[in-house]
Amino acid sequence: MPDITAVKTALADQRVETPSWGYGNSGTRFKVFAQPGVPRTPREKLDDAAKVHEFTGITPRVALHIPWDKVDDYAALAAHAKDRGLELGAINANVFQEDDYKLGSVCHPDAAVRRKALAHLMECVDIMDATGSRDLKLWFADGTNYPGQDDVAARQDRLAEALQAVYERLGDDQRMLLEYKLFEPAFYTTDVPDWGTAYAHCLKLGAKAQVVVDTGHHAPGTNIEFIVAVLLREGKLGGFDFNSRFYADDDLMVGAADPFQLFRIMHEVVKNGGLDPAAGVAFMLDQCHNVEAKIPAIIRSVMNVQEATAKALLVDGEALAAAQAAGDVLTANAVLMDAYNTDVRPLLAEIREEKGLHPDPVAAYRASGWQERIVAERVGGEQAGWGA
Ligand code: AFD
Ligand code: MN
Repeated sequence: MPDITAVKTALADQRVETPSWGYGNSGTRFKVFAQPGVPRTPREKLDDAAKVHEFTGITPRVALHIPWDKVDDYAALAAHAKDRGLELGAINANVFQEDDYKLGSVCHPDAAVRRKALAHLMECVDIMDATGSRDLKLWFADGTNYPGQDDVAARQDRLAEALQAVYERLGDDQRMLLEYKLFEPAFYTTDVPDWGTAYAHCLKLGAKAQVVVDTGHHAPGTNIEFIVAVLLREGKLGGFDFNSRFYADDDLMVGAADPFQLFRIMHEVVKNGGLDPAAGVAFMLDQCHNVEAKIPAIIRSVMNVQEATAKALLVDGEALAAAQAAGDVLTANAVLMDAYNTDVRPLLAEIREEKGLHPDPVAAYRASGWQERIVAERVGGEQAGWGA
């Protein structure tokens, strides 16, 4: 049986990175529903992120999105974060929201557009130098909508050229995390559609290039935990963009649609050494809460990750390996299901109380009055969002 002290230590040490854009307004291509109290500035986003960390105790790092979080003085922004017990995390590039990028960015047929996109990626690395961020997150909306629209292989060549240039720009302690997505906004081909394409490019680039698994970016029914196990084994799992989906890239609270899948993913993470900080796996949220209050939704997401991780840590690894070796299918499955069916909320509540935290972070947030305060104070100005 797992050593409960080691399990509690691993859970106490776990860290989840929250997305700055998760605190701003969001929606679908049909409508962005504004919410009262939403931040107007990157600093206010950090103020909200500090509340998530205050009540969860495990979210000290905040991912930024450029240009949504562009500021004149990143050192000052980092100081604002530090004053709130936070640090700036991954820098997310954005080469998908300008008119020039209609036919793609780094894969665009026009070299001038490719140069513009590459310049943005290089600017993001400059920002990493200023913020001290380790990771550059690269998601490309690049793709095509019709057969014949562009040359699929030529677009891969253009992509490889840009990735190589960025790779050479990275500092020794910096990484580029290449994120794949099956479709959307392109509907016929996406230039980085799946883990194989991302892995192939990262393998050619070198150790500082790793793959990001966004849990909303696969075809229905994809076995994501298989991908996670293979990428971990290859040393190419740079991190996760956690969210949840019923049909597409729904960006719902992680674990909401399929907590069993999240557990199976975290079981592969735990079993293959991915939870060890030395493995360098970035556990990031990438979610947009369109119809629910944003800060408690992020808190709930963090709790869902914790619960899946706790269950994964409670898997009796020895009994599982023995049953697997013996080909004892039912026992092996039962060992895994025993862990999944364990109610780990009391254990997590105990860990929080031992840290001096309220056992229920959502309840603690609701009692804090922060939501009422930001609704009252954040009047006027232009609310943050991503303008979809
Ligand atoms: C969108 C993309 C992708 C990316 C995120 C942040 O689908 O998940 O990681 O924006 O840029 O959700
Ligand atoms: Mn993502």
